[in-house]
Amino acid sequence: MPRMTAADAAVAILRREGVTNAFGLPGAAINPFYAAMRRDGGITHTLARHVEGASHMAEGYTRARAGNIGVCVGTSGPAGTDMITGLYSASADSIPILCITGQAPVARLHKEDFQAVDIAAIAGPLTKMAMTVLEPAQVPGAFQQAFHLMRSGRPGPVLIDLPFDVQLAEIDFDPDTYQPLPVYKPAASRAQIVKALDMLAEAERPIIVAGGGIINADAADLLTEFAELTDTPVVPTLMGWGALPDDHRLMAGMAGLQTAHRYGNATVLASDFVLGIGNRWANRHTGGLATYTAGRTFVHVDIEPTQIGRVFAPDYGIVSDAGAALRLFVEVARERKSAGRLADRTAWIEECRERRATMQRRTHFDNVPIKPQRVYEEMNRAFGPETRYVSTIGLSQIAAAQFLHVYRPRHWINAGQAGPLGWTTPAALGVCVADPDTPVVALSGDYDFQFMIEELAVGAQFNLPYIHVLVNNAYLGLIRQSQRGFDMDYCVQLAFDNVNAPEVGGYGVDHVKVAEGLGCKALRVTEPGEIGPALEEAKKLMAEYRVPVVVEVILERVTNISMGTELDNVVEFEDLAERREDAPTAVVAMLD
Ligand SMILES: Cc1ncc(C[n+]2csc(CCOP(=O)(O)OP(=O)(O)O)c2C)c(N)n1
Ligand SMILES: [Mg+2]
Repeated sequence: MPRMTAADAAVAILRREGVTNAFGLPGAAINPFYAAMRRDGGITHTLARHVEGASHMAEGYTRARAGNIGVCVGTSGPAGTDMITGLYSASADSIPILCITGQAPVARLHKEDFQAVDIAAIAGPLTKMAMTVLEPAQVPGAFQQAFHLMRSGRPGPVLIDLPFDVQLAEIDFDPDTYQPLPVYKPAASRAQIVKALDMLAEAERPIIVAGGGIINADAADLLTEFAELTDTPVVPTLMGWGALPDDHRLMAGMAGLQTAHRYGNATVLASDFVLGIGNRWANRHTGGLATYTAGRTFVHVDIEPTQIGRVFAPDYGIVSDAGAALRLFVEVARERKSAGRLADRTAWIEECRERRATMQRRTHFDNVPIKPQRVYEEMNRAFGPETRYVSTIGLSQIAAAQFLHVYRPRHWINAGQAGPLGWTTPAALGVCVADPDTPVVALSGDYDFQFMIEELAVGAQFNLPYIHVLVNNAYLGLIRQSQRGFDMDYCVQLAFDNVNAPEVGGYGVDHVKVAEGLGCKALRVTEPGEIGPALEEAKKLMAEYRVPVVVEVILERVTNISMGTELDNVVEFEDLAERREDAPTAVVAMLD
């Protein structure tokens, strides 16, 4: 039997489970694991500048490609606590990442050793398993179980904490005969799918709410096929956006309080039946449940049994992987179609489409300082359907969801539930590592950008080119807007006179200089007509220098973005589109 250190066995298992990349930074307590990675030589390591950054890189890496599992590595103590936000973000959005931490030697765990913290207890509620491995011979089993759990059922993160002496201890382990454990994914029965389809058939105005579970199951094609077979309009959730292309005739718009379209909300409110697949009825999607559910019948399909009924009781629940359910939905719908048993939905589809063509928000403004809406219009022109967008939180993210177009699954990569400021830059870098061939465009407000700005150096060092659109209003814009309810504008201003950069006109931080200082390229734009040319220039700079390129757009300081507390009371602050020229990049042209 081969003898090796437990750390060598851990790395051998990572390799056999398909891991090729890790994000992290070493410290004394995790050095044996780094030594094992070095001996193995098969794992490419990206050195983060902040351990939280490493955890978000891992999440971006997972989200970019079906089957990927991002790995983040840090030492004991503060490295683990820094990655807690990454574990929260990943678990909230059902994304598997494996977080590996070093730890004080076993015999010293209770002695308040230097940088010894009970990270497994801290990470417990945020992970599917959080374990300090106390016995070296348990290390292979811990890693095997980690991959099994991350891939089974509702996906999510795992933390494995390795005491220093456990990493170094020698164990018997045979990598050649190691094999991953089978993955458990519950699947709907035919009877369940038949019943759900019967309920759909009885409805007059049905919609599908398509959640991130469809993306996780890599089942976007099946969703599209099922929607087309049954002619059912689709409302993607923020996590499901891209499962159906934005220019598809059945795309009915997103619904919600913020990241939503006017026509999406109107269509949900006009519907009488909702088939939710791989979604979790997030409160930013539903708003008040009385409004959301009134007069509608609900079927909920989810991979996690305890998700059924968590937010409200559906009329019928099915526990299933989204892909397994959709395969059967397609099969049964095909049979009904050939038997001529599917309802004619022409009038309902036409009604949804008409809403899409009349209920647009205006994007075309020529104002200086620039209005945010114009930025997304220019982005729609500059970036094609192959673009992967990465964003986190703020007015910038909300407006992006209202105005950008997404055409493919995994092309809208967004920390939907946790929304941790600072996520965008490292997540975008993780996406670039996972798929260097697809153009990546990150979008941040100025505050999100400043949170983990140091990670830009990682992009410069490891040649991870992408475009970072930075919309600068010198405000914690979303919080400023929400403070209107308190009649205050308190502790939300980021503006100051920068003694080194009078040219930023009182907007405070000189992002261009900082980005350049970190080894990236950067451009600043103040007029709407300059945005398009700047995005084209950014593409050239990215290709030439192979580093992140920041395009900072100086916005007007105060713009309120559409939002509300109920699907039927979203407040509009700007003029609505009335003519085609008001929303020239809308996918469905405004009816004149
Ligand atoms: C770690 C963290 N702290 C606080 C918040 C609350 N928060 C959400 S958006 C926001 C302001 C974002 O400002 P900016 O990135 O400039 O975007 P803007 O809204 O101005 O477009 C804050 C403070 C958060 N999401 N994450
Ligand atoms: Mg801002």
